[in-house]
Amino acid sequence: MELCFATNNQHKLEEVSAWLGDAFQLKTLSDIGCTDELPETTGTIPGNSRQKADYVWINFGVSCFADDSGLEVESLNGEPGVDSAFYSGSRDAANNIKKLLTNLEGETNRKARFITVFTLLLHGIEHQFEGIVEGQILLEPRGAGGFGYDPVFLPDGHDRTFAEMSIQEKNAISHRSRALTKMVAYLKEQVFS
Ligand code: ITT
Repeated sequence: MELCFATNNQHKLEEVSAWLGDAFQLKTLSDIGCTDELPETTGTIPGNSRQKADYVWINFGVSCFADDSGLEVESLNGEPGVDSAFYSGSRDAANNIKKLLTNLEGETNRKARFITVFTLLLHGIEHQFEGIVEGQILLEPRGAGGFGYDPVFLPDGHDRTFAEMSIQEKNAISHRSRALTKMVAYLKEQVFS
């Protein structure tokens, strides 16, 4: 099955490709001739996810799926949430982490969760799939792998941050892989029913 992954984030592409293996012929945005920034202006994670998939379907007519994700911190009322990518005003991950740790200074409730919403647009029919992983925000970054907030996120039940795990280890428990599992089950059902 040919599907475009509507993302400009190479880390997401790497994680999803590693998880899917050869099961799907994954097309990138550049494969379909799309060099645009994808719109993300709805103010919600499910809304932005839908907006990105719609953009590709409407402008390129290709079946696709989009990923909108974010980090929600309990004691910050769900911040940075939909603003995760530009929390500090730019995409710079080190600055985003710095702002997060500053906002959490002196806070003992470090509970947080990552959420991913995939929007699948299969021949124009839309479905959404959600994945969540719960964890804690550390006092300091740890690890050099992953991307975004991975160095400060310690998933519940583990003693290494996402940035200290291999892609395969992160994929075994992550928000993204949980959403992907649901989407792949749905796709298999469509193909084999
Ligand atoms: P696309 O819209 O092109 O897919 P993006 O980077 O803009 O790429 P998002 O709008 O979903 O994607 O941004 C979410 C931000 O949340 C992302 O830039 C990271 O800072 C953070 N984030 C998302 N998933 C993450 C993960 O698995 N680990 C660490 N941080 C993550």
